[in-house]
Amino acid sequence: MKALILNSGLGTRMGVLTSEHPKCMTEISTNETILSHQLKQIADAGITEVVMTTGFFDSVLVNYCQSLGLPLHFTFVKNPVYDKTNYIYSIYCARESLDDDIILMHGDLVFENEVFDKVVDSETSCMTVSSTLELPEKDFKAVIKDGYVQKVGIDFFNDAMAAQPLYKLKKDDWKKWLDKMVEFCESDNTKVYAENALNELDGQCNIAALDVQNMLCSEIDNPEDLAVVSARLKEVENRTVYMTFSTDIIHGGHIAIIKKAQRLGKLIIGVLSDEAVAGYKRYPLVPASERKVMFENIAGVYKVVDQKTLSYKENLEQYKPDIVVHGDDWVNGFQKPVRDEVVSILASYGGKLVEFPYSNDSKYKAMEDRARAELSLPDVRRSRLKKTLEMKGLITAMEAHSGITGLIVEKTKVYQDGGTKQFDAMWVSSLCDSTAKGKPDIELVDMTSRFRTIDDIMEVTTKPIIFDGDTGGLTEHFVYTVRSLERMGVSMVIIEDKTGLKKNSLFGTEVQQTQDSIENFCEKIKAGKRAQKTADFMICARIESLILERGMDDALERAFAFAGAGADAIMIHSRKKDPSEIFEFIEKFREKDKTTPIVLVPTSFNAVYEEEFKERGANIIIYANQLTRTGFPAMQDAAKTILENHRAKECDDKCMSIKEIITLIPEE
Ligand code: SPV
Ligand code: MG
Repeated sequence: MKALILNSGLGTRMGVLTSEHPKCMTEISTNETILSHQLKQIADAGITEVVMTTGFFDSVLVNYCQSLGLPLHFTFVKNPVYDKTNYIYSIYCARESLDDDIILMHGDLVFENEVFDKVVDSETSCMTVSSTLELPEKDFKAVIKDGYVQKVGIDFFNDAMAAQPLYKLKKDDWKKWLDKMVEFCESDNTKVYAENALNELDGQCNIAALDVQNMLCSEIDNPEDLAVVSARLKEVENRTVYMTFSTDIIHGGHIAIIKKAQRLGKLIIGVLSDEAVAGYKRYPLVPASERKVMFENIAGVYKVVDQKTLSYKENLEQYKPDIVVHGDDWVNGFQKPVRDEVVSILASYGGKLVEFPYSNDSKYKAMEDRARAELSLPDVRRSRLKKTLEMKGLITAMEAHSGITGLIVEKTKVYQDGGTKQFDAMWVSSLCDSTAKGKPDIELVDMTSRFRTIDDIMEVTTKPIIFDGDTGGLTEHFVYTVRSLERMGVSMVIIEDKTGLKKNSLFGTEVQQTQDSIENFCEKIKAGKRAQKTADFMICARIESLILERGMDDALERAFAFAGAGADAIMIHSRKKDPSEIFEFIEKFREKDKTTPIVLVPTSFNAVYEEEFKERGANIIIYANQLTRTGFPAMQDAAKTILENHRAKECDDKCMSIKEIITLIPEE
C-alpha cells in the first residue's frame, strides 16, 4: 500500500502563511505542520512508501520531508505546470509510481487518527464522508447510493453528504480511475478535478462511503479554517483514553492494542489489583506494584493508576476519560455486566467506548499456559497461601481428594454482581481421602498413600494446598512429614492436639479420643518449625478442646501456648450447629493475639456467612467435606437407578456429558 499526497497546489487563499513554503507546511500546533501530522499518521500505520506530487516551493518541501527523519521512503514527482493545471495532471505525472493499493489525500487535509485508521483498515475502497455535517456550499460532496459513492464534486446536492478527499483505493478500483485520468490528461483536459474522471465511471469503482460523522477530518483553505482546525486538533490530542490491564506478562498483542489506544488520545492505564486478578483469572505472578512499573515504562503511556476492582466505576468517575478501550471479548460472557456498567457511566458524561477485535493468537495463549504452569511449581505454589492471606484477610479452601475433585476446586467460578468468586485453596482432608479409599478416618491411610493423593491433585491444579496432617504422628515422624510436604509445594499442614488412635472429630465424645498434653504438642510444633526449610511453609495447630468438651479456658490456654510455640495459625473446631462457642473463642483469642490467623471448619455451624467470620476475626474458612458428601450419594443413586431399570437409559439425565468431562479435563 502506498500513500499519495497531493502537494502541487498554490494555496493562495492562505495569504502570507504560504509566502515561503507550500500550504502543507503550515503549522497546526506548536510542533506540527499539516504535512508532518499526515506523515506521522502514515508511518504509524506501517505504510512506508509515500508518493508526493510537488510544484510550488518543491525543493523546500523535499528538504522538509527528509528532515523529519520518519521511516518513510519518498518518491517526489514535480508537476512542471503546477500553476496551469489541477491535481489530475499531478497524478498523471506520478502514474508510473502508483501501481498498488493507494491511500490518497490532499495535502491540506487534517484528520484525527481514528479516521485514518478506519480508512487504512477498510476492506474495500472508501472515501470519508460525514452524515452529520451540513452540506458545504463550495466544497466536495459525494452522491451516495446504497452506501457507495457514485459521484464527487461541488455541484451535487441531492442524495449527497459532505465529503473529504481522503480515500483508500484498492488496486483494481484505482486502476479504473487512473486510466480515466490518463484519458482526460491525454486529451488535454487537465484543469478539472481528478474526481471529474471518477464521475465518468458512474460508480464502477466500488468506493464505500466511510461515515466519520463529527470526527476531525477537514481541509484547511484559509486562515479561518486554520484557526478552527487547530483548535479541534488540540481538543482531539487532549482526549484521555482509559484501559485496564490484569496481565503480568506483556506481549506483542498488548503492545499492539496499547499503540492503537494511544492513537486515540492520552492513555491512562488502570492496573487491576492482585485481589481482583486472583478473583477472576489466576493469582498474578507479578504483584500489582510491579505490574504498574512495567506499564509506566512503556513509551507514550500518559499515566498508570490502580484499579481496585473489576468494576471500572471508581476510576471512570475519578478520571472521566473521553474514551474507554477494550477488546470485544467482553460483549458476552461473565464480563458483560462490567461492560454494561462502563457503557452507562460513559453515557452519563458523553464518553465513548472503543472495542478492538480480541486476539486469540495461539502463541499468546501458550504464554498464558506457561504462566499457569509456573503457578503449579512447588516454590510458587507453596508461598501463595501466605500471600493470598495477606492480600485478602480471609480466604476459603474447598476439599479435594483426587485429581478430578482438585480440578473442580481449581476451575469452579461464579460471577456475581459484576465480580467473580472462586476458592483460594484446596483442603486435602483425612476424612475425604480415607473415604475415597473406602477406609475409616483413623490414620489408617498411611503418609505414602496420602502423598500420592496430593501428587494427583498437584499434577492438574495450581491452587495452594492445605494438608490435613491428623495428629502429625510421632514427633520423630512429623519432622519428616513436614519436609516432604514442604518439598512437594504444600503450603500448610494442620495437626490436631490428639494422641493415640485418632477418630474423626465429628464423633465428638461418642468415641474414645485422647487429647495430647500442651507440653507434648508444643514440642511437636517446635520440632516441625525447626525442620522446615523455607519461610513460606505454615504449621497450624488444631485445638480439639471444644469437640472433647474440655471448655473454653482449655481451648484458649492451648491456643496461646501453641501460638507461643511457633504455630503459624490456630484452628479451633466445634461440632455444634450454634456458632456461639466459635465466636466466643475468636473474640477472646483476638483480645490478646491480633495477628495469628484463625482457621475454621464450619461443617456444623454452617449458617454463618464468610463475611461475618471475617468481621469477627477469622482468616481461613475450610469447606472440609462437601464434594465427598455430594459426590458419593450421586454415584449411589446412579448405581441404584441402573439396578432398578436393568439398563442405563434412566440414568442418563443424571450424568455429566462426555463433552463436559472433556472440557473439565483438557488434554495437554
Ligand atoms: C477432615 O476433613 O478430615 C477434618 C475436618 O479433619 S473434620 O472432619 O471436621 O474433623
Ligand atoms: Mg481430618
